[in-house]
Amino acid sequence: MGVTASTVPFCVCEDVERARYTGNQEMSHLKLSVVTITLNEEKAIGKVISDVQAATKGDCEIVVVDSSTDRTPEIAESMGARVIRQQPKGYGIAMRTALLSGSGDVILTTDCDDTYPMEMIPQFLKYVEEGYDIVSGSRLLGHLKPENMPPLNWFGNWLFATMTSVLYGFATTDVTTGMRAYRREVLHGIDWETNYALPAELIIRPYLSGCKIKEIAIPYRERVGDITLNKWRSGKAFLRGITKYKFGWQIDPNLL
Ligand SMILES: Nc1nc2c(ncn2[C@@H]2O[C@H](COP(=O)(O)OP(=O)(O)OP(=O)(O)O)[C@@H](O)[C@H]2O)c(=O)[nH]1
Ligand SMILES: [Mg+2]
Repeated sequence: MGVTASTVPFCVCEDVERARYTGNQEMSHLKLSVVTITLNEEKAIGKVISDVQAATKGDCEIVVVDSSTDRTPEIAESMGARVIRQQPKGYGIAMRTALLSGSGDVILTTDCDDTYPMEMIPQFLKYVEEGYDIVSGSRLLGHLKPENMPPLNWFGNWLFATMTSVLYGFATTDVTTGMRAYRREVLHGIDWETNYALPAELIIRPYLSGCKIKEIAIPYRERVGDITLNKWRSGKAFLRGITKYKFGWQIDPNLL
C-alpha cells in the first residue's frame, strides 16, 4: 500500500467494532516498535516499559523520545529502550520523531503515563495482520470511569470525534487517543504538519488517502504523575486541525 498526501481521497468506511481482549492471542510475526514520548515521566516509565515487555514477551523495539529534566531517560535506557533526547517543543513534534524512528513493520504509540492498556498490544497487531493499516484504540468505546477522564475532557474528546465523523464521513469515537498501531508505510507516506493536533491528523489524512482503519474499545486508566499538556492549547489546535483538512484552510503551523 502506498499512501501519499496527494492520493485522490476515496471512502473506505470500516465498521467500528467493540472488541475484547481475551489475553491469550498468539503474537504476530510482524516486527513491532512501541514508541512513546516523555516529559518528566519518571513515576510511570518503568511500569509502561515493563508492561510492553510483558505483552510482547520482550520481542519488540522500544523507542522513547525524551525531553525530561528528571530521571526518565536513565530509567528507560536501563530497561533496554532506545532513548532519543530532544528539547521540549510539544506533543506532536516529539511524537513525529518517535513515529519516524521506529524500525518495525508496525509502529504502536502510547503516552508514557500508564493510562493505556499495553496488555492489548497483541490484539492491535492481530488487526494489522488481518490487513488494517491503522488500528486505533478508542477510550470512549471502552468502559470509562469518570475519575480517569474528567467530564470536560470527555466532552472535548466526544466533540472532536463527532466533528470528524460529520465532516469526513468517517465513523469514529476517538480522534485524540494516544494508543494506535500503524503500518510503517502509512507514517512514512505523509508529511505530517501539526503539533498538538497530531493525533487527529494521524487518522484524518490516512483516511482521506484510502487507508483501512479499525477502531477498537480500550480501557483508560488514571494517569500516573502530573499532566504535561495544556488542555486549552491542545483543544484549540484540535478544532483547527480537524476543520483544516475539510476546507483546505491555510493555518499558521504554530497554532496547530
Ligand atoms: N518528549 C516530549 N514529550 C512530551 C511533551 N509534551 C508532552 N509529552 C508527553 O506526551 C504524553 C502525553 O501527555 P499527557 O500529559 O499525558 O497529556 P494527555 O494524555 O492529554 O493528558 P492526560 O489525559 O491527563 O494523561 C506524555 O507521555 C508526556 O510525557 C514534549 O514537549 N516533549
Ligand atoms: Mg496522557
